[in-house]
Amino acid sequence: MDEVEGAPVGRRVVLGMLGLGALGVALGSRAQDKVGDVLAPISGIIPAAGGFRYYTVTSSVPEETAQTYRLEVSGRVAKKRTLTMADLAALPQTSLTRDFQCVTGWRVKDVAWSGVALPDLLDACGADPKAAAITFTSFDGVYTESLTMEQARRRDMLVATSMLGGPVTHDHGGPVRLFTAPMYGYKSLKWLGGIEVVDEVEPGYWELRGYDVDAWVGRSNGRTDAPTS
Ligand SMILES: Nc1nc2c(c(=O)[nH]1)N[C@H]1C(S)=C(S)[C@@H](COP(=O)(O)O)O[C@H]1N2
Ligand SMILES: [Mo]
Repeated sequence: MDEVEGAPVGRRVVLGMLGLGALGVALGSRAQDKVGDVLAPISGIIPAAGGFRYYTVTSSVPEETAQTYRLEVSGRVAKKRTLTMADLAALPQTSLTRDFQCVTGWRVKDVAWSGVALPDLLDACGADPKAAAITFTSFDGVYTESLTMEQARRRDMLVATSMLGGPVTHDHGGPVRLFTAPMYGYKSLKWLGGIEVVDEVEPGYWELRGYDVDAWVGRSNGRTDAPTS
C-alpha cells in the first residue's frame, strides 16, 4: 500500500530532480558557477549616478575620514609603516584618466583618478622587489585582492585618494581605494586598509568565487598604455 501510493509521488520527485539535472547538464557545472557569480554581486548594488554602481559585499562599512584613516603596510618591507592621509599626500602624486570596466558589463568612460602610484608607495616602504606578490585588504573586513609584484610595479596601479574630481567618497571606497587601471573593476579594492608584501598571490574575494585571478581588460586592444603622469 505504501509502495503503491508512494510510487507516483516518488516519480514526480525523481522527474523534478531529472529536470534540474538536465538543466545542469545543459549549462555545465562551470557555467552554473558563472551564472551564480554574475548574479551574486547584483545583491550588493546600491544605485549610483554617473554610470557607476556602488558595490559592496558587506552590509555596512565603517566610515573613515581623512583624519581617522590609516593604511598598514606590512610583510616583506624594510620597515612596517602606518600611513596617514598626510603621509600619502607627501608622496609623489600620479594622475590618470581611464575607463572603469566592471566584468559584469558596465563601463564608465574617462574617469579621472589621482593618488600614489603603487611603485612609489612600495619604494617609500622599502618593499622587497624580490617578493612575488602583494595582498590588499579592505577595512570592510571581508574583501581582499592581490597583484603580482610585476603588476604592482606598473605606474597605472594607483592607491587612489581622488576620483571624479574630488576625494574618493565613502560609497566609492574612500577615503582610499585601489584603482588598477588596466584590470577589471573587481581588482580595484575599495576601503583600502592594508597592503602586505608576500611570497605568493592569494586569490581575492571574487576570485575565490570564480572570477579570473588574471583580470586584464582587453590586453590586445591597446588599453594598457602608460599613464599620463
Ligand atoms: N571592498 C570592496 N571593494 C570592491 C568591491 C566590493 O564589493 N567591496 N567590488 C568590486 C567591483 S566588482 C567593482 S566593479 C568595483 C565597483 O566600484 P564602485 O562601487 O566604486 O562603483 O569595486 C570593486 N572593489
Ligand atoms: Mo565589478
